[in-house]
Amino acid sequence: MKIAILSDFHLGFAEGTERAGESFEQAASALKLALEKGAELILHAGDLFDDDVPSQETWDRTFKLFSILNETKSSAVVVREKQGKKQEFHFSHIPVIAIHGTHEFRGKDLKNALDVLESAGLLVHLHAATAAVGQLVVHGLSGVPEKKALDALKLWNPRPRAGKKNVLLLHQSIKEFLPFDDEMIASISLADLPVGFDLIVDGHLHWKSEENLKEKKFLVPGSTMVTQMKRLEAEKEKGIFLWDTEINSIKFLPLPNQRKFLYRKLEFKDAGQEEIKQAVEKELAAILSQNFQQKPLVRIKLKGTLAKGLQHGDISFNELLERFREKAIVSIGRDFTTISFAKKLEELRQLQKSRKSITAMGLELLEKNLSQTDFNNAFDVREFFELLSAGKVDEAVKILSEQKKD
Ligand SMILES: [Mn+2]
Repeated sequence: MKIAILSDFHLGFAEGTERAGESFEQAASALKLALEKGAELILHAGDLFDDDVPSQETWDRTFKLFSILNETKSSAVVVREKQGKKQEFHFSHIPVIAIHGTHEFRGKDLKNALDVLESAGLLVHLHAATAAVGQLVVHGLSGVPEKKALDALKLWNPRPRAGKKNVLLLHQSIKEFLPFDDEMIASISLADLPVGFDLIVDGHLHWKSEENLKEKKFLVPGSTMVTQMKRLEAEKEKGIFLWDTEINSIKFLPLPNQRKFLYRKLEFKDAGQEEIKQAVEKELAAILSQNFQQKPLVRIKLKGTLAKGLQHGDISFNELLERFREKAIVSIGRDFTTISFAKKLEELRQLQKSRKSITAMGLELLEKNLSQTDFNNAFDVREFFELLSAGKVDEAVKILSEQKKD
């Protein structure tokens, strides 16, 4: 069986900007590539959507995207098993099995975007469940908060099924894959991953990787588009993996027409405004002296120290960026060690960097503030927050009052 392994489409990313269509174009080219290479099944490792509640525009484009699959014919039956209960799914096109990621995550009793796609007959969604197709068994654990990930994995305790091909799908950070300066938390390391699976696939990390460990083969498909502007994303190509289970070969296939992403780090010592602006301008001019098929993404990270009295907020690049706007999509990261601006700003910048929606930011702040109280997970924070953000204050208050009675 030929299986295409894809991840992190982030459909709807940068809606309302000049990159609005990119997530759909990249996802379409990934799906087309999979079909062209004869894939009979598609596995998706999470973050299919960028937002937990996609806009109508995103839904519309998503259904159009999935119609690409109608070019294939299939009579595949997928049998999902969760907590001893079995359910059959009949596909007329190539089947898709997916887990949800951190971006689709919603409260326990709420439907997430993948549940909606499942109801539309377009995929089978797994969370701590398995799906069998012919001789293949897919074990899927959707994205869970990093702090609880290792416990969740141990509690679920997936076991490969004897006499079958077994693949494990996850959507988590893995300790070994985080650069030392990254503040994302990870509770799972490669050693924690269970043995006996033919393949372990992890979404969430946006740069592709392939690790051949003793008793484990670990694969990160990466995202189909650049969303995080991290250095590693600039170094690795975007694409899909194709696994041929008959001959046990796994190949990485790059996507055609990728937007170039260039990452540069500039270091300064006690620098003034003009020095910094000139250095940035010089770098941009050098990069853009080459020809690109598509406007490239350029991330310039500024490091080092500023002249006395100068704060990084004082430096405006607006005029400079305006001049290069036609040629590139430029973003500038200020990582000066100025100290005095203190923690708050850094925290906000981290939130902004992770490109979370306002809802996700709000939820994160609420969770953080609650963790500093003695509330001790007395209720489902996500559900509570969803109710509040939907204006259902009475229901939210009910959750609180119910807790009080206990
Ligand atoms: Mn992602």
